[in-house]
Amino acid sequence: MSSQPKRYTVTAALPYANGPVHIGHLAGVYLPADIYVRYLRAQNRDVKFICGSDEHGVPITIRAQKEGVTPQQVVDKYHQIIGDSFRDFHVSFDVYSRTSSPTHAEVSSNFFLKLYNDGKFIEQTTQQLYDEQAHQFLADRYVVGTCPNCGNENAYGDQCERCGTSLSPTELINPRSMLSGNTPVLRETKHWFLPLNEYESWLREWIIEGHKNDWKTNVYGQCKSWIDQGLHPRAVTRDLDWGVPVPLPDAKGKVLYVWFDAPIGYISATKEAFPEQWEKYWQDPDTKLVHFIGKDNIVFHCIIFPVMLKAHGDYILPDNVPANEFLNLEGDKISTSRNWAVWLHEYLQDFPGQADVLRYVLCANAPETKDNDFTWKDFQARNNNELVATLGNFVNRAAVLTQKFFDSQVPARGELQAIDEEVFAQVAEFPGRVGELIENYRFREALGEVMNLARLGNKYLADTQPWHLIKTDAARTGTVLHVALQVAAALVPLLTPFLPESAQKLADMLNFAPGDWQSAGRAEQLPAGHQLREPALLFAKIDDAVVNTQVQKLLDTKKANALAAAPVTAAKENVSFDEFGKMDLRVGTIVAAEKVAKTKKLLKLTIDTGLDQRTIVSGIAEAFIPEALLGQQCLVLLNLAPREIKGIQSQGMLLLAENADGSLALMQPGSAVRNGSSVL
Ligand code: B3M
Ligand code: ZN
Repeated sequence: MSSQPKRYTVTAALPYANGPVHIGHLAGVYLPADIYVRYLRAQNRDVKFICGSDEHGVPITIRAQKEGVTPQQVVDKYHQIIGDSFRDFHVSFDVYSRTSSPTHAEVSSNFFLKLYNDGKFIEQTTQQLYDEQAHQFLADRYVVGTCPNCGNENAYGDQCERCGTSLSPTELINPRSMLSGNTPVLRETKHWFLPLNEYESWLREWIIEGHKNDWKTNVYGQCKSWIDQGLHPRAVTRDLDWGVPVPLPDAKGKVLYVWFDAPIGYISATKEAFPEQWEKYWQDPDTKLVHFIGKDNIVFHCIIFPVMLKAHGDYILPDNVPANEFLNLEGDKISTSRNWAVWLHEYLQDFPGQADVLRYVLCANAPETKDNDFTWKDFQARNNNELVATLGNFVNRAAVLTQKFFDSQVPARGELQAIDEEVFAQVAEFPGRVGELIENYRFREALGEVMNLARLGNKYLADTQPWHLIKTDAARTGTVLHVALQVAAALVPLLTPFLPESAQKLADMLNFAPGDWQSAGRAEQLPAGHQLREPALLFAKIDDAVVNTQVQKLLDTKKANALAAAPVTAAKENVSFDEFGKMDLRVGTIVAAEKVAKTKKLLKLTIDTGLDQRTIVSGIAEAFIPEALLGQQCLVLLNLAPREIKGIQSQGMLLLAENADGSLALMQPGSAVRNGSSVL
């Protein structure tokens, strides 16, 4: 779609309601979608932003079995938690629905029936995997095995998460049941298949020819390789008791495949929220449909759902599917089952009121073209060096100087000098430049440009030095601050899609309601004499201790995971009571800790033993951050013969518990005791 569409339907992947959402979800899908939509709204375009919980499918029933509750309880719990997280991170959906809604049951059943009545399905009885012990067919994630495409031994029955290929359970090599661990048997059952192969030449024309230049290379490349490999009929029904029942008389005990009903969820959510208008958002060819998803969802949104829409005939097709790659966490793949994640609801408990900081870091480091890594050090650096030192500093200086010299009233501008004209000329270009990047789904660069506007403001203040100028030329100082305040005002609309809360704070401080997107480029948003409010800090520095706590939390998670997997080593030989009695074990407190220079593993600890303060060198530097040990009580073997380690006299030994992977836990008394107390 090259000319401007009449309206937009923007969807964000429906998260499975089987767990909370984490930074990977936000960075990959919901943040870029929200930025895009907020930008469109600022352009006064007609847009609906659609999402909801995906409440069907095997991910839900497996979670219910694990937690020992019903699937309904699982989805009720997580629908709430996920919805709250989106609200708290200012993801501005027009509707956040759920696929268990009655509207969805109706819309998805009718969709299925239309395809059925139009003869679009193949009805087939085939052999499917069956668990004889659990008395259940093994659909989708109920079965794992080796991927025939890439050899991954833990591929699911519907998809290999390593190579992205969509699979059928019977394609897995060495399948095993997730219910009993047993090797499944084959049993006959009837299902309805969508013959994807019949749409191959159409898909070729639509994607391979038609979207060569406008779809992201990662998305286009995946689609092309699947189409080139050849497509097969795909079952759209399942033998399960959780889902939308197949609306046919001879389909007892069968439900719609979750990947058949879930994308229809976009349509039902729109219908539910906008019963009078939903059709134009899905059926008028002047509507631009954009799906924001993660890369593991590409096949479903680019091949299967479009084939469904095409087969149905009444619907428009996606104009673009800007899928992102994955975000890793501290070098490791984010994983719900290993609890290797920064959960959005937990982040806000630890960083209240700082949703925008995470939005900023995740956008600045978004996995747009390749997998990226989130680290707490980078989080801290971006906050301190970019949000605080660049953006916050600029607007604060402009406002504080205006307060000091001009009673917080926007000073009148005198004659403009070349440097002022240059600033205005540059500001005028920002809305267009940032907007174009956003329209091309290049959100990191777009945010980088907005920060460049703050940099421009900082540089202008550094070049003009109003804090010195005031001593000699009050009128010129007024002009300078007048110009600087216009830059601050221009930041408001441009920041809003990225950092809505901070942009609002800035608008409050400047005491004005921003206009539309283009207004950012206009020179005179704040007229002379306009009264500003009290300057406030938009961002606060984040200290080492704060991020160290987060890193320690992750180290603890690693430890807990290792512990759960650790085999227990065999017992050592007996010792006599006398031999044991010779050891002088005491309680102490760690009062100082530092890394031993040029070593990876060693920490030099100072321990208050009650008798003295002594130095102990211990090989625990990979398990603990020195600061985290300060003030901790510990158990010490006092009378271990002193030895010199890396030139330091070590007088005793710290007692630790070691996991099978070498990770460590400090041995501590269960409640505080006096230093020097004996361990008996
Ligand atoms: N629930 C998959 C996922 O969370 C799925 C997306 C559905 S979008 C229609 O990865
Ligand atoms: Zn694979």
